Amino acid sequence: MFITFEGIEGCGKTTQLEMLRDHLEWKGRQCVVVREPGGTELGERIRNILLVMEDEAEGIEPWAELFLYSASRAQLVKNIIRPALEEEKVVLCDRFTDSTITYQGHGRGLDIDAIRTINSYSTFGITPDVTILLDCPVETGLKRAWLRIENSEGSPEDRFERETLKFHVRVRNGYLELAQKEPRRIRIVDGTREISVIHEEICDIIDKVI
Ligand code: T5A
Repeated sequence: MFITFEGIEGCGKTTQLEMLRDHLEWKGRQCVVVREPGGTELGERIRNILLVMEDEAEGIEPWAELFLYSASRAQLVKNIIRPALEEEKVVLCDRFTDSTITYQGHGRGLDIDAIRTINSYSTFGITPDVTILLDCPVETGLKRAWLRIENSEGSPEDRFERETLKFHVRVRNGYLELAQKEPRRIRIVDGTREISVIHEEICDIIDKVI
């Protein structure tokens, strides 16, 4: 089973993904947890380029950005996700192809059909069985993300946390549009509530699907 977590910055994906992993392991399921970009040696090096690009003046051209995310994904799917699914493990992935559609498509304005085509190659055709979309207002998510940065001893904000509010609103709306088109796969979960309440709802969704 392949489960992905999606949403804007600070919506609580990582927190909820780890809690779901604990819940599934407690139920006797073998889980593999990965994140995008990253999850392999190559992917982590690409993550570093994408999120902590040092030369601000040069920036990253949006198409270059898209191909870097796709390169990281191809490596992750081939080396980790596909083998784990073949061994019938549950794969929990922090962001996947929906992030590329919303960030590079809705956010940056790249052609969404082209992104879908590239996604189909970089995933070798693998699609999530369920996607948990943690939805919250952009202001709430960014506030949490900034708070986390402040509390983690000088860890710098990434390139996306420096983007404008308008950019993040486009990304959030992009997610909601995707969920409307694929309501069976993408489950919208209200991310503004207490962590434990959200966790209960997610367990309920996943237990039913399993
Ligand atoms: N990206 C990624 C693309 O542009 N294209 C792509 O194709 C892909 C795959 C990844 C960046 O790359 C972009 C999108 C991203 O900008 P990242 O560092 O992995 O960068 O960033 P995020 O995935 O956005 O991770 P964040 O840590 O910012 O957000 P999370 O994982 O949603 O939030 P989480 O769980 O870490 O929580 C953040 C803080 O909020 C608290 C937590 O304790 C934590 O301190 N929190 C809550 N507080 C109150 N109530 C709740 N319900 C809370 N839930 C969590």
